[in-house]
Amino acid sequence: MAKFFRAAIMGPPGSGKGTISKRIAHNFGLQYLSSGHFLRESIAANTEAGLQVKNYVDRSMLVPDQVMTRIMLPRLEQLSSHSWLLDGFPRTLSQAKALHDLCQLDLVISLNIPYETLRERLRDRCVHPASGRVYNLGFNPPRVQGKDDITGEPLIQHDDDKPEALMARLRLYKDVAKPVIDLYKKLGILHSFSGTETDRIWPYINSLLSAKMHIQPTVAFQSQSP
Ligand code: G5P
Ligand code: MG
Repeated sequence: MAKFFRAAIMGPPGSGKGTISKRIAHNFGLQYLSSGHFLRESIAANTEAGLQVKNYVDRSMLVPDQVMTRIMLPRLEQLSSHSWLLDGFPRTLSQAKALHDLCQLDLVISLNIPYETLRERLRDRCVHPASGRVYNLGFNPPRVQGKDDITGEPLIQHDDDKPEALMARLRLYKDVAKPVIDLYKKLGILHSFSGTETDRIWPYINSLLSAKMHIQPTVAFQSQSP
């Protein structure tokens, strides 16, 4: 039976999880699942789950574990014959245990990025809400200021990227991530990367995945667009 590759990427807000995940998905053909994207999608669609999570996401608080696992685990069950990469899930020990009961991860990437770098990045970040495409005024600006490259629709800044919300998100991240990181360290699947630039961290992650998946990436990563 084919062995499917299962990975997760962890890191504080703005650490580059989404940016790096898209490169991994593009180069290695992994199905990409972002918890933040699913949450924003359900909020935008006004679903029951969306109404339930809106208050938490707007206030940069963690969505309760039970709600989170109800959103994520069925999607993973549907992907039982795929290789995939999780971005932003699991985030708490309870989520990690629920995931472990369903399937075991092969590899976890943890990003360590200094606070000052995170603050600058998120101050300059804007997104296209309908697609989740992310821009940064310095790193990957849109072709026309304030407009999505593909649709031309307006870009917005998430409320939880504003400085006052960011500090709370970082504090929360540190507290809840530690036991999750310890768990994956104990399982021998944790790989940590530190730095201030995604483009410098990326070659190490690219090499690690090539070695772990026993393949060479088929396409060299060229562009940042999803
Ligand atoms: P999200 O959506 O998962 P966060 O808080 O984990 O949100 P975020 O903000 O999405 O993380 P990221 O994905 O780590 O950040 O980073 P990114 O978007 O790739 O990069 C950040 C910016 O920096 C971008 O503009 C990018 O272009 C730029 N950039 C990247 N690299 C560089 C570089 O080298 N240089 C420069 N200059 N720029 C760069 O979760 C949102 C909310 O959902 C809930 C929570 O409420 C959370 O607050 N939630 C959960 N709650 C409970 N459990 C879970 N599992 C949950 N998952 C989500
Ligand atoms: Mg993200």
